[in-house]
Amino acid sequence: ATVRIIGAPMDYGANRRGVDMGPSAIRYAGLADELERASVAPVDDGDLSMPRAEEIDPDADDATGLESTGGESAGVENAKFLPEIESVNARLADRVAETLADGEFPLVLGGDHSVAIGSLHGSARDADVGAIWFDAHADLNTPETSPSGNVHGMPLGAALGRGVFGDMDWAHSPRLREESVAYVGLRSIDERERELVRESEMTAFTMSDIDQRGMTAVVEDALAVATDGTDGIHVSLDLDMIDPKAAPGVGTPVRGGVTYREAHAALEAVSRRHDRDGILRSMDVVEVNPILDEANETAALAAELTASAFGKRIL
Ligand code: DIR
Ligand code: MN
Ligand code: MN
Ligand code: MN
Repeated sequence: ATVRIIGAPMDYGANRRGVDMGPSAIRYAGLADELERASVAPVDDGDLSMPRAEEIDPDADDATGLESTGGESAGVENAKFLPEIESVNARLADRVAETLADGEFPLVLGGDHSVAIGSLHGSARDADVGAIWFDAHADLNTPETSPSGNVHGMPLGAALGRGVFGDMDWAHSPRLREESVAYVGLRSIDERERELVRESEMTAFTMSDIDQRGMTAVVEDALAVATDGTDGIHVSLDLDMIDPKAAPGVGTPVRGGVTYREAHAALEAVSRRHDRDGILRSMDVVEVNPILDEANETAALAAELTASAFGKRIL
């Protein structure tokens, strides 16, 4: 299979600068070689072009985080950089849909997790997709519920058609159904989000499920959820699913995450199922932040895990 690498160097949706360098860091860590070892042929599309945050908002260079362009209001103004995120995601969705139409596999490198709005929308344009959301966080906020205003905490809210995203309401993807979404690795959820997850039809495997049942069993169940009645699945890998000891280079680290080996087991389970049933349709790898990383090890892990998803084996 041809895997088309699409860089989305966007940090407008994150709380910390630096995640825009994620695509370069993951490539530099050897993504193409890792994929070749998994016997796939990578083709690199380069990065979508987009202005740096400082060109949009002169105050955005604050090292502690991106400044809100709006106030503390509870509507779309609460979501920082929403128009810019919309324009990048509209182009990303087209690119992902074109890649699939060409019979290739879109691999989107973030960037912060708000790029998943574009990759999911593109993936679901001509098919019914399920999703596995590997993340410490639920990413189910909307501009109305978000305590931070950071859109990287909202991609599932947008893709499930929740809330009001202003001009990005196009991104509401009617084909992503709650019943076809499974979380793996959850451990940090906002108070309001917790109710939303519990009331939803989504399946949530928390760290505690992984402790009790083991990663392989959990991911096999998540795959059953995401493939049931769908044409294929989108895998969204937020590197903060992994414990900060193994993946320090992320903007919102949360202790108590999955180990290095559990992370591989998770993506190897995806790959085994794909070998059997050809279920994998699209993937994004997000939230790698080289500024916060230690000698690019989180980017290297991102490259390795992607190769595991595409079938790289120890023997
Ligand atoms: C938090 C953090 N729930 C928010 N979300 C993160 O800002 O909405 N997602 N970090 O990856
Ligand atoms: Mn996330
Ligand atoms: Mn996260
Ligand atoms: Mn809506």
